[in-house]
Amino acid sequence: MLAARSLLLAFALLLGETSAASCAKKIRREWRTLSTVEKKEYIRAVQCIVAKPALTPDFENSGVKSRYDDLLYTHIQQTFSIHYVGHFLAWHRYFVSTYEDMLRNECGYRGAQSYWDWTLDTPAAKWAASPVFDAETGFGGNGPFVEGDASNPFEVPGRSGGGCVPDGPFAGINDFVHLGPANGVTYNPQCLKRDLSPYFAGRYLAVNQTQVTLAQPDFGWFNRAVEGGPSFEASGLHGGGHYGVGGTFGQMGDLYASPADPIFFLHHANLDRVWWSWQKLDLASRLVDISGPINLMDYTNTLGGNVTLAFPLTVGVSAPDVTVGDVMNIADLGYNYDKVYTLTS
Ligand SMILES: [Cu+2]
Repeated sequence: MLAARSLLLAFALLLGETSAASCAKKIRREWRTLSTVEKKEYIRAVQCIVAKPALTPDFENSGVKSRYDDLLYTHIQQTFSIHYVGHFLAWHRYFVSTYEDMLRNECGYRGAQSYWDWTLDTPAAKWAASPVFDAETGFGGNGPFVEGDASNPFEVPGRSGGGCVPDGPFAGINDFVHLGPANGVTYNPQCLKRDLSPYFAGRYLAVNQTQVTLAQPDFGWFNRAVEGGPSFEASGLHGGGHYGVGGTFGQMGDLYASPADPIFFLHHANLDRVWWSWQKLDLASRLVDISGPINLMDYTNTLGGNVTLAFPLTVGVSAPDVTVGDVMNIADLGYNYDKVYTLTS
């Protein structure tokens, strides 16, 4: 009797331990390695967050309709304080992790946030055929071509679309996007648009660009390599994904409203994975290596100082405020990556 009971106890402990271990660490995987069922389950959870009522109160902004909009809204509001600054990567790490937790806790999604390793979809000739654009098992593809204006400084080189996404899970929804373009935060129903630039993606997202980024000696240079400059020519991996998908007319190309395209979260998960890959090359020192301006593009510290581990981050109503130090180690956020990039040269 005693033996049977202790056996049962041991069995229960074993079971408990297995399920605790699988809950505790979410393992993020590349989109194309998910099964069709897992992909559909992820998309279902995205649609669920898009349909859930916002936490942002109406008296603050009645244009913020959904839980998805809560995130989009805070990104639009903070645009000029979270890009071209030292906490750019830390803020977006926390933002994606918050989204991942929302999918799981509010929409019953059991998997981890997926990342998009765009290096697998370069060179340019392969770009439009990426599995993330698949109509059946992805996020839908390019919009029909919309004539641009060559004299427009925001005309993304190589853009090939611009209209509403014609296929996939978000097609045919005229009010899929509620806020934007740019810094517009009043209710403005729009379709999801894409304006793929295979040229741009091929130039700024290829393996060589990833290697140059990983080879940077300290966080300050690493961060600048990821973000690049504000011009198209000075783009880094960050701009490569945004303009390679969003071009001139798509939401992904909109510095403010880019999270309106669900692909945003797969792109930023991969940028986060690049950062984690870089951190892992010298983990002990890079878990605490942070620098870069507090103020937009203030790389010479003319306007203010550098970001430190104590610098505060907020993602609005969706999660508690934290500091940069709280998000330096992805283990503290409860996820890991199945694979990281390695430095080959
Ligand atoms: Cu952003």
